[in-house]
Amino acid sequence: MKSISRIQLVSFSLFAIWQSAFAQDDTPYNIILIVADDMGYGEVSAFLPEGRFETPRLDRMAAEGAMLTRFYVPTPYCALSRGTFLTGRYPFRHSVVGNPSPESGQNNFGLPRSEITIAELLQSKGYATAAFGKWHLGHRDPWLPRSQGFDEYYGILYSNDMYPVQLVRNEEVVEYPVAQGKLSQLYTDLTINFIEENKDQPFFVYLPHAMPHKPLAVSDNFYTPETPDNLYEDVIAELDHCVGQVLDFLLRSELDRKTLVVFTSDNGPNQGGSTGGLRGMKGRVWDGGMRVPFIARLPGVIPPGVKTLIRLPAWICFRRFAPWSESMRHGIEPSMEPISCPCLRAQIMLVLVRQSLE
Ligand SMILES: [Ca+2]
Repeated sequence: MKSISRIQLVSFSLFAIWQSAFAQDDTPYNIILIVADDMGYGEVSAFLPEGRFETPRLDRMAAEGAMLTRFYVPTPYCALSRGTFLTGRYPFRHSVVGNPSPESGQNNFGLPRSEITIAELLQSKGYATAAFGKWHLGHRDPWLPRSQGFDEYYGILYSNDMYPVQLVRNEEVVEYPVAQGKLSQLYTDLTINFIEENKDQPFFVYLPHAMPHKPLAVSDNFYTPETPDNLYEDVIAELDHCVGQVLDFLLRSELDRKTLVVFTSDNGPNQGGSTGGLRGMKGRVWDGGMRVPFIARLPGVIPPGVKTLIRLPAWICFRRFAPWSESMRHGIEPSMEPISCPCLRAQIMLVLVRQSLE
């Protein structure tokens, strides 16, 4: 564990918990952060009802919580945005300003150990922590997930089109080659198993899916051979189903009101996806590359049906606040309408919290 010498409020405005003010008892909220890969703004039907994708579970999640319709990632690239999700810092500050890639010889950089991730903060508070999915913040020692606050890791350490595509458990390769059609369900099963094993203590699961990054792959349960030209829609349908499985498990486990679940994407879509009509795509700094779906759900804390047009960059959502102001501490009144930006932080955001780390 890295030593943290000064008081810091937590990272993630979005994630942490306002334990003292809002927890119904002394138990901290659990946190699950689900990140799709290259999922565009128009690929969640709550954000684009007239679009070609149907995501009933994500739509329901949005209806039961909050959806940010102008949520911006810091860059239209994978690794850079992921570094911001985990640290709350601009890419040029957390220093991951390119995509690590073994096939391109981009091997010798990653998220520095000196960076403090949300996982480290929560781990230091007694959370069980795990990452299941795409890492992409360095695939060699010393940049591997367990050096950044995760007790467990299982997944592909970079994009699913970078060779060799290998499944790694903690630091060991456990499968090669990888049948990618099973990944969405595999990561979901790992998440549910982890929750089951750790339900009696606070937990944080980072679930960065491989899909819908190319090459697209889907399980047999969601492949529709009668319409072979809509593999992208099949992939999104499976992702949606998998999010629903996690939410259903939380409900069955009576963890529903104790667990903040966030769903978003790391950048806009590649070819074949949907920006919802926004200009640009992945790799472009227009809205189509940087404005992504964002849904947060925590029954009892985030009022249902919150929808905002407030422009909210990821580095604000996930940044460290120091110090957390008293006004923010009291800003979560559901009656506060119209939604102002500070209120938005309070209502939607979730979280967050204040954690003093000595
Ligand atoms: Ca991506």
